[in-house]
Amino acid sequence: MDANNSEKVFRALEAFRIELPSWGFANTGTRFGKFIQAAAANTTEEKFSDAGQVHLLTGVCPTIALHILWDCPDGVRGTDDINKFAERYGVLPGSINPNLFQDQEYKYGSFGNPDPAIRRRALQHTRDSIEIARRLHSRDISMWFADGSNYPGTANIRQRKQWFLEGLKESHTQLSPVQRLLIEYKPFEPAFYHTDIADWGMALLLSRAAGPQARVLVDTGHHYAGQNIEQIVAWLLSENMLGGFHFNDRRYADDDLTLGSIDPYQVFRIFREILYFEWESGQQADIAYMVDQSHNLKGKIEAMIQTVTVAQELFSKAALVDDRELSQAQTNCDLVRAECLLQDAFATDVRPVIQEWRYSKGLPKNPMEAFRQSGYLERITKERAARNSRSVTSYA
Ligand code: RM4
Ligand code: MN
Ligand code: MN
Repeated sequence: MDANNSEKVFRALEAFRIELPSWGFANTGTRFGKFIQAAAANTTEEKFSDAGQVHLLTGVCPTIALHILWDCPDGVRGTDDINKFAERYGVLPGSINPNLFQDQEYKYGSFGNPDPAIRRRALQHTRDSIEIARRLHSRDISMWFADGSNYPGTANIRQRKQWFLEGLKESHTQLSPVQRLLIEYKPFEPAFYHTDIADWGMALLLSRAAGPQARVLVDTGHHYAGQNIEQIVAWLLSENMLGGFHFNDRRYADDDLTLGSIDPYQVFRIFREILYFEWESGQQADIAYMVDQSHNLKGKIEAMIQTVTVAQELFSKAALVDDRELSQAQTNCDLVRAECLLQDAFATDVRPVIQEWRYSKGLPKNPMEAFRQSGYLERITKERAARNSRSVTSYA
């Protein structure tokens, strides 16, 4: 690779940071069961410890997303503990994700529940989560709702939309001036007939209505097969409404596989739209890059390292495209030239330059190798195996 391209990769890597999800280190599964991993994290402290390892080896994951109350069981009073873990393991609390889908009360929804008492409860949990975020100096409160219905005629869709508007507006009033409300969408699951926030258009309308600090969150797994995600990204960018990503890969639906394992070109095209926007606008897009994965078969920490390094590779490849040349080719309707610019960049092996960058930062050139040699996995496996073996799960 010539010096100019190496320089592009270095610059891209300097700007690229990605947040890890606490829940990606815990034992999660499918609805049919879980395959328990002996080394999985059980406590918030263990999640911080594992995320700390990934950051130590990659240098680009300084924050961990937290689910409330999975990770902060004592609620607002529990933030001192979290701050201690952050200090001890070298990763800061990142986005705060209120959990509005697990409790029995939410069987028929949270913000969209016909029962006003349950809507109030969901709102109170969101308020508490925003307060937790404030105490942890977390910027983003990330809202994902499982709300929806399973059978035609069973829910008043317009009424529920109205309740969502009210709940989100009220939540927005609780934000400090630096915080943001990110609104995630998903077409189905767990609701199989209608989901209250099913796509980016709905998330966009609700974000706009909620207030000026609300933005849309794009989870790459939350689209119908074949959907052009980078177009959604381009539109949200042009509306200044793209707040962040939950990165993962998928073959069918919300599969939560490691990034780029199925379709790396899709991720490359998303990064391309972002970098093209940044070049044209002359400003850095204010986007939170976050991982949202759940690893049932791969080792959790290894899967996370894979995703982070693949994200760096795809982001670097996207940075290789000459924006000026691309723009000219588009203007001239030189289709083959324009497409080749993307294909050539995608085909470039950026791994040696990424290794050089890591070396220049005092990081291991190969984080996966370094992890395998570190002895960390053996240690936590010993420490956690007994507790994990006691965890039983069954579908029915
Ligand atoms: C959902 C969605 C949310 C995540 C939960 C665990 O499908 O992606 O972002 O918090 O899963
Ligand atoms: Mn998500
Ligand atoms: Mn998901």
